[in-house]
Amino acid sequence: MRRFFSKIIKPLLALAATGAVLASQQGCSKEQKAETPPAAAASETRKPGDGPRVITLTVTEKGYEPSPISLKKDEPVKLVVTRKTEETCATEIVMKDYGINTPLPLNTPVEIAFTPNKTGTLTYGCAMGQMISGAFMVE
Ligand SMILES: [Cu+2]
Repeated sequence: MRRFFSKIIKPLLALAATGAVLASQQGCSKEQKAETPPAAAASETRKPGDGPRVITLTVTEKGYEPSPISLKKDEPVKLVVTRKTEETCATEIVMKDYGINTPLPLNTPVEIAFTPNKTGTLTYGCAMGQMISGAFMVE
């Protein structure tokens, strides 16, 4: 039953997520369908006392994905970053404001913990002046 459910629900979630993105781009979606939340929202259901919020990043030919990501000030975050390409110079993740400069071995998830302590745009990137970069929007 569970496997069946998963087979059905995954395409539905994908559809719902796509629909939500399209709708929000058109600015005409006042109401989200409560019964089928987009996949991304599932991980946002957090209670006090939960561990750090886990954010999965992937380094591809396009850079760090997804980006930007919204974070909350003072909410601990655990990044799990996996580099999946040799095609770019993004072989580490550097976030100067938090003293982060972490190598990313190919196809190896690397965990990086930090807590955003001020609001605004937080950028990170490769070591070369963040030529390839991504961003967190801290609220
Ligand atoms: Cu670079």
